[in-house]
Amino acid sequence: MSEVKPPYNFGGLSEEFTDYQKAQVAVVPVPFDLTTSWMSGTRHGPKALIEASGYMELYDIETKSEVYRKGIFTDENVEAKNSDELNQRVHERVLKHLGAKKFVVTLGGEHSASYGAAKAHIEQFQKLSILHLDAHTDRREELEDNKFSHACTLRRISELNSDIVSVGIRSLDISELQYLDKKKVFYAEDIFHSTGWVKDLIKLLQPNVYLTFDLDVFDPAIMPSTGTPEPGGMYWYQVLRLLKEVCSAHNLVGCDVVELSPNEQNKGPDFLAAKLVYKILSYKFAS
Ligand SMILES: [Mn+2]
Repeated sequence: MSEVKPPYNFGGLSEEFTDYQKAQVAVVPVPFDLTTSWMSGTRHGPKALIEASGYMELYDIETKSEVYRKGIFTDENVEAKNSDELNQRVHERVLKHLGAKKFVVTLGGEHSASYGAAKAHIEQFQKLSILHLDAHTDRREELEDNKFSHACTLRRISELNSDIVSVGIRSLDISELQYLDKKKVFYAEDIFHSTGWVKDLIKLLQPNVYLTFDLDVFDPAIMPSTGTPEPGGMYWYQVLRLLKEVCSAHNLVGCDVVELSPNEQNKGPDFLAAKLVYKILSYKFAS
């Protein structure tokens, strides 16, 4: 089930818009969920998201744009048997697309899929902040003897670039507190009651921004298809407003969207995840 084969491509686009040479966007599916803690199934995330994306309307009302016309190439899956392979192969693949001047969207898979992608962007871009949307801090030193577990991803990324701004956090282990820069954490409870937080966040970010988006930042009411759903999450328009502001104030250089754990009985969340990717691209390229 993890195989994504033609004619599946992001957006269900015709060949004219998926040609690699012409495409400005490269989508990299990473169906990996070896270290997931509770409900596994994120290995099916990229395929479900890409399938759902074939049912989207491709005109974006808000930005009055058809971003698919910039060209969206969907790559083969990155396959890996363990965390080391995963990190190396994702890094390699993303670097290749960055070298070809593509805007790269990495699709998880569990959050550890983000490490190699973030690393590639950190190497390629100066003055870069990592914008991290997630219910969890993912700052553990290790989990189950694995330093590259999904629960450690942002801790490992912080060792490459400590300028991480985390948004939507509402669950953490006490051991992670020491690794958090309080000024750069926007807890879900605080932003729920605040109106000025987006402006505060924009000011914190460097000119270049890499976005790592764990879908469990959304409230489980609209995004139940994650491995570890947490109550009190963010909603659709709240997230879109943030992403729009970030894309207009800063240069979004790449992103990953991870932790979709699809449910055969409810495909709504798959569609939400697909549309989220399309909205990110619309904000990126419409500005
Ligand atoms: Mn999470």
